[in-house]
Amino acid sequence: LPLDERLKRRIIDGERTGLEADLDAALVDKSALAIINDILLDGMKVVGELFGSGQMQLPFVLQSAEVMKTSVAYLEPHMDKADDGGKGRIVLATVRGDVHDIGKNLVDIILSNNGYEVVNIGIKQPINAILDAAEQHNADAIGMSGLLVKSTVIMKENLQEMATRGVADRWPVLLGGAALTRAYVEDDLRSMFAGEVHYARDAFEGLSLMERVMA
Ligand code: B1M
Repeated sequence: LPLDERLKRRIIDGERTGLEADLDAALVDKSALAIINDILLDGMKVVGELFGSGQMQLPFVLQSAEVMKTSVAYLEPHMDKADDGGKGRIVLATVRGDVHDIGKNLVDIILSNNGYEVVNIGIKQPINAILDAAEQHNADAIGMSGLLVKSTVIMKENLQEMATRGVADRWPVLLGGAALTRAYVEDDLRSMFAGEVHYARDAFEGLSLMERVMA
């Protein structure tokens, strides 16, 4: 198989033997970000389709996720880094009940590499923990990620909780994750939330939103 195809296959098959050598070879003529976006995420997409249609079982999805994470960790030092973390601070979490963190961690990398300080508090985070962290770290924004359909409901509840506590306009909120749609965030959630809430389709939109929020 050609190198690109082989790398994509490694994600789908969860095969990590020889992974680093293939990533090194890909780095010769591609940037680390291009490898992630154009090759590895394509593989994760196939994994999602196979899993969704019942052709792949959960333990294999987990293996694919591990290879994806190993690859991102290997590629991260090869990314361009803006040298200061002084452009603003965001608390980032995957919402309550949701363990998916590959997307959230990509958002962390992209923001961190572009001059933002990211306080990444991990997965399955209840709103209390998110707000405590935002308070404690004096954050400029809150980012919530979630991939399950249920997580879109949790996000809505989280915004309601912010309103109840009177902190709706204290932090702009960025939302992302595969189960969300732009319409759900920009129509439904925005109409019920007194503060600022934005939808990010991917990590790069997350970055441009952060630039906007901090402007
Ligand atoms: Co699960 N899973 N999973 N899973 N998983 C999905 C989400 C699913 C769509 C698969 C499917 O059925 N086709 C489905 C959800 C269905 C639904 O809700 N209706 C599903 C399911 C059902 C489950 C379990 C319930 C399975 C089970 O136990 N029976 C279980 C849930 C456990 C739980 O959360 N309580 C489960 C578990 C797992 C694994 C642990 C095996 C593993 C996760 C490992 C990990 O993350 N550490 C896993 C995986 C890998 C997936 C799929 C295949 C891939 C997700 C992924 O990493 N994509 C996924 C299929 C899919 O998404 N279509 C699936 C790559 C990643 C880069 O994309 O996170 O979307 P994503 O991030 C993108 C953007 O969304 C955006 O930027 C990123 C790209 O730049 N983004 C943000 C994300 N967050 C953002 C935040 C921002 C800005 C942008 O600002 C704050």
